[in-house]
Amino acid sequence: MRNEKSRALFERAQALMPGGVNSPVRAFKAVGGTPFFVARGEGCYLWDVDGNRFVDFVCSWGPLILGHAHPEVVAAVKEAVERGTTYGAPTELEVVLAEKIQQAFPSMEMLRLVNSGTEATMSAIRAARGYTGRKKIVKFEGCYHGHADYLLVKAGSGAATFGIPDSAGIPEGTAQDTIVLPYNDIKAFKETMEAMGEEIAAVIVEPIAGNMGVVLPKPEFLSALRQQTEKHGVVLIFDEVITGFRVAYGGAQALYGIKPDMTCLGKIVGGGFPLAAYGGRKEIMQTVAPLGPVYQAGTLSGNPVAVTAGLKTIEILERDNPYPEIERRTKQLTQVISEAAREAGVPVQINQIASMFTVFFTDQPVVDYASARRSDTQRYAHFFHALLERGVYFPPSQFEATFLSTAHDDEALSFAQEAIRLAMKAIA
Ligand code: KE4
Repeated sequence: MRNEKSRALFERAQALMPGGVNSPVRAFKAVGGTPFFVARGEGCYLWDVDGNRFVDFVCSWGPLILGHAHPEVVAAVKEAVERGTTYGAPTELEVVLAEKIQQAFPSMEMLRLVNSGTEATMSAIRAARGYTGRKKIVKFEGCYHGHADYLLVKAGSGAATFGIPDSAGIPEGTAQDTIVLPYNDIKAFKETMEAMGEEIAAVIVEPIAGNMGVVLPKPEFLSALRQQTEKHGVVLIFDEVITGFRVAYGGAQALYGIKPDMTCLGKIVGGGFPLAAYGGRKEIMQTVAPLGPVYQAGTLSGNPVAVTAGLKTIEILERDNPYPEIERRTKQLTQVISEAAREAGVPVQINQIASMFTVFFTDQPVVDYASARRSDTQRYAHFFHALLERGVYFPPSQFEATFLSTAHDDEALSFAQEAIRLAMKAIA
C-alpha cells in the first residue's frame, strides 16, 4: 500500500499536534504504523491522499449511519450555509430538531443542544448534582463518557487503548467523588447503592457499551440500575451518544424498554457535524440556566448548519427505517468473520447488536472491561493491518466499536468478506 503522502503529512502533523492528531484514537498507536490521511469520503468508502480506497467500518466513530456525504444531507447543508453558519440567537430549526428528538426519546421531556458528547455528559452530571444537591457519581469500568475530568476515571475508548484509564491532570478532589464499578456486576452495584445511595447524585452508563469494544448488558443489569436508582433518589443517566439512533430509532432505552431520568445523545444526532444533546425529566432540566442555578452554555450550540445536518439525517432514518436491513447485513458479516476465524483456527468472540460489533481475539465471552482486556490486542493489531492492506478499514483499537452504514451495499460487503477471509488466514 503506497503511503508516502500520508507519511509526509504525519511527520508535519507530529511537529505541530500531540501525536500528529486532533483526537488520540486516530494516531494508530495501539496498532502501529502510520495513519492514512483522508482525501475524501463517499458512501461507505474513504480515499486517502495516496489514492488508496478503503471500505470504512469506523464511520467517523459512529455518526455516519447514512455513510459519507449522503446526497440529501449535503444538499440541505449547502443550502443552510448560504443562510449563514451561526447566529448566536434562537432559530425555528432548533425547535423542530428538539421536537424530533423528543418524539424519538420521550424520556427527554426537556432537552438542550450542545456541541459534543463530552459537553452532553458533563452537563447532565452537573444538572443531576444541582438537582439532588449530592456530589458522588457512579460510572462503570471501561465505559467512556467523553473527557470531562470527573468522567476520565477507569475510562474506555482511547483511555483504555493507551493504558491511561485515569488521565493525568485531574485533581484528586475531582476524581474522588467518582465511584467506579464493574460493568454488568449487579451485586457490586446493589451493595454500593445500599451503602451510600443517599450520597450519590447520578449513575451514568452506556446502556450498550461501545468503548471497551461492544459489550451487551446482561439481562437484569439495566433494570437493576433503574430499580436501585429509583429507590435511592439517584438520577439514572443513559449515555446514548453511540447507541442513540444507532441500535434503534429510539436508542437502547426503546430496545430494552427502560426509561432513564436523563439521556445524552451525540454522533448520529449531528448528522456528521459537531452537535449533541442532553435532556430528561422536566424538573431536573428546570434547574438549568436561565431557569435555574445550574450553569451551562455554548457559543455554537444549536448552530443552524449542524442542526440542518442532524434534522435531515433523523428525517431520513424515520422515513426509511433502515434498521432491520442494516442489522441483517451486520449479522451476515459477523457470520462470515466467525466462519473465517474457525477455518483459520483463530479463537474469536464477536459481540454484535444492530449495526455495531467488535471482534475480540479470545476464546472467553467478553462481558466487561476485565474480560475485554484479556483479549489478544497484538493479534487484533495484525488483523487490523492485514485488512487495511486489502482495502478494509476497521477501528485501529480493540476497544472500539465497528459500524455499518446504510451505504454498505452488497458489492462493498462481498469485497470486505473476501479481505476478511484472507486476513484471518494471514494472522493464523
Ligand atoms: P465526543 O465529545 O467525542 O463527541 O463524545 C464523547 C463520548 C461520550 N459518550 C460515548 C458513549 C462516546 O462513545 C463518546 C465518544 N466516543 C469516542 C470513541 N468511541 C470518540 C472518538 C474519539 O475520541 O476521537
